[in-house]
Amino acid sequence: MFSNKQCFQQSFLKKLEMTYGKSFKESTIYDQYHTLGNMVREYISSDWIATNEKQRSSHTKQVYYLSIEFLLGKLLVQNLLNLGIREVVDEGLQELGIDLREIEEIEADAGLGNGGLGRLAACFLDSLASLNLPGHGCGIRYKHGLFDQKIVDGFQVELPEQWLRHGNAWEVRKADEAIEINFWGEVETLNEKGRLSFRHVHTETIMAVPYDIPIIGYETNIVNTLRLWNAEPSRFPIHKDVMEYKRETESVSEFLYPDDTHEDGKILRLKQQYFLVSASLQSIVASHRKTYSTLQNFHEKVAIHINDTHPVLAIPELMRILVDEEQMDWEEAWFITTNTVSYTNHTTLSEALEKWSIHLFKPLLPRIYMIIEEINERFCRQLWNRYPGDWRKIEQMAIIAHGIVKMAHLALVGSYRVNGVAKIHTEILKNREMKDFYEVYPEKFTNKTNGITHRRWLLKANPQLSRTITDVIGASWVHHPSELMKLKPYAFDAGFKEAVQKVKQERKKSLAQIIQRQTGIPIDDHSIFDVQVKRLHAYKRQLLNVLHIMYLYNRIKEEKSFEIHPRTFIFGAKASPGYYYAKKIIKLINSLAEKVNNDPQVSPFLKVIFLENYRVSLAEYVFPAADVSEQISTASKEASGTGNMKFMMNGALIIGTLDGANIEIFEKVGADNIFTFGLSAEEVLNYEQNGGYRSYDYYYYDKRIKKVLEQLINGFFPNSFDLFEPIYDSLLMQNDQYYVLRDFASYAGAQEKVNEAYLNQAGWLERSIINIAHSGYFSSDRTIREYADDIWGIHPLERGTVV
Ligand code: 26Q
Repeated sequence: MFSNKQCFQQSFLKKLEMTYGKSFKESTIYDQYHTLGNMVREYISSDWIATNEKQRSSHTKQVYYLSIEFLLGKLLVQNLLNLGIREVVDEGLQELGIDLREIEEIEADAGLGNGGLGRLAACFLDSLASLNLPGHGCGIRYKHGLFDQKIVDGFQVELPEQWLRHGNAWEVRKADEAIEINFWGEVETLNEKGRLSFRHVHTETIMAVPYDIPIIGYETNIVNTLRLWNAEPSRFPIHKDVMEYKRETESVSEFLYPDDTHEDGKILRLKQQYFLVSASLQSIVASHRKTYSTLQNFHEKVAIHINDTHPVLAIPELMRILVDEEQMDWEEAWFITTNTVSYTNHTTLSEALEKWSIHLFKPLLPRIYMIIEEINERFCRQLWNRYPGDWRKIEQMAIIAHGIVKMAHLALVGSYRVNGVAKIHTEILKNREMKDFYEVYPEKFTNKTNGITHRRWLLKANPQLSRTITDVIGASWVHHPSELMKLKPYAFDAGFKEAVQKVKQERKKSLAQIIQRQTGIPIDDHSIFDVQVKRLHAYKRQLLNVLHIMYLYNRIKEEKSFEIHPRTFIFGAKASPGYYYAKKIIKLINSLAEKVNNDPQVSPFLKVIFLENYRVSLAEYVFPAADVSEQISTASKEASGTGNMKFMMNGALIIGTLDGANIEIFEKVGADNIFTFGLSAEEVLNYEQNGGYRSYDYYYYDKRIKKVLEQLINGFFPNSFDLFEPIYDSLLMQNDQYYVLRDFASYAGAQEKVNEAYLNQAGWLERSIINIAHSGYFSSDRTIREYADDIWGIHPLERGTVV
């Protein structure tokens, strides 16, 4: 059906008519999109079945990646690319007068995630399948993904996202594999021939219905599965209002929580977590039982990975299944569980550590709570033997203490591996945040530096650069991204540099068009594109960027001899709807944009752009167009960062702190090819231990800082009244928790170096190419191989015959 253009056109037209009962002429772009999607699904269906068959019959170990978020973005074009049929389809459609790009345009982003953690899960799925590894995702089929962001009057307004409005071409509903999930009720204890057994009764039951999405590897016939669970009514209860029951059940998979840090203890969130975990484990166990008819070898055939603590109830849920349903004794069940589950930590920010009050937890999940209590008791006893009499230590390490369940502690005790997401992050976990646990379980801790899939972030997002690369080193880098290192000598090749520059120019032009369409602001595409795109959070310090732009503004106004290469500062960021301070920063960026862009003296040199509704599909236009990548978090706070890798892969240079994966990028590319500044993590952590620093001194002694801070509150921004006073206060009255003023001078210095470096285009391109060359290491293929070898113990499947 995709073997050549004609064949594709024929199948396409026939399928369109058969499905919609319309002629091609009458069809809408949505009809065309769905037709194409269905064709691809049909095309891969035999491979999908064969992959499942092969995994079952060969008795290979499988990994299930449990995540409350999968931030996939659009799927159509990536699938075509991975199947090697993009060109046939593109050309075939063109002859019919259809533009594939327009079809891609109307496909909705699968935006089932907030940011880094969710996008990482999506990159991992792509790498698993592309490396022929037996690995599947388990998540929730949220009806509404992360909210759509509108900027009204400079303020963020949130609207419900509606990705399913026109249907989803990729999912397959499997109603006959639905699973019951039990909440509330009580636990009955029975004594059966001396063995205590437990029955969870009077429960409220929700049905979890799986929707499977094929995960298509690159140029392989392995098709893995992402299974998303949908919450639906099960048996309608007699004593309850039927409509209310329906609403209540469906609400479980209705919304993605739009918060990427604050733990806010809402019962619905806990319900979602148990819903995901219980459905996934019941279905994994059932499929294991079908193949092996025993659960005693479960840990040898199944690895379960939990993406942060959100799915940590996998641990007590597996215990429940083994002990209550399989009648295993506790010790054996615990052995199996603690050899099955592994855990990734994504943050050291204390406000992000999940904690649940017993009052909330126990009534909703009474049996699971009992099991956690038992795990806790046994763990505390073990601690007592190791640290006799050290009550303080035991109290601090306990899973349940002072009426609170600590999810990270449960994860640490119940899994066989714990990993951080960049070297420095893992070191901070071992030596600080989780020091006590590292002392007890040193063998559990390991580092797995994050990665990104080069298939989406280079091959798909930047076909122009991909072609340019292939022209000089051949195409095998797509299968072996470490071969991008072959580009290194070309950093000094005038022809290649020129080609790279041309691509960058073209991509800047096309982003400039998008910006102009969205904002009406004309962009000089020869200006430096300086980009900060990521969630809005105080620790990521968009504010440092803003204060520096204000300072540049002041210099242009005040210093006659000041010269600067024109620069376009581009921001993209969503703020959690309840995060007051983050929303203030969004308003501040927009006020600054207004001020800068409309000042005739300044705007030829500076522009400030706030990109509305930053998301995966927009990111695919942003990274290829960037010259400068802002990675300026307070050192020690950004666990890894993955945007840094996407920028680097597209030839942007980092201005950044020595934080997260920036450090490893620095180690690879060398000091000449990255602009670093600011306090080290060590210095920040030392300050923190001594109660912070005196931000007032930096205000008082640095005239530049004094001036910009006063501009926050003195009417510099028209109609701002006292809008930005809380920001001013956070820096001066609350002692600047994120060291913005402390790092200002150093940042401004690094920015001057960026300006200077850009003036020498040959030198800049050299640096840019060296960054691209080293980016292969940051492919998620490398990351996933490390997980497969060191944590999961899984091996590639043999590829079958090609269909
Ligand atoms: C928790 C409780 C209640 C509601 C929401 C949440 C929640 C949701 C999402 C907490 C955290 C997240 C997401 C965190 C995240 O994206 N962390 C980022 O993970 C990336 C991948 O490892 C890293 O690169 C980033 O450094 C890290 O910030």
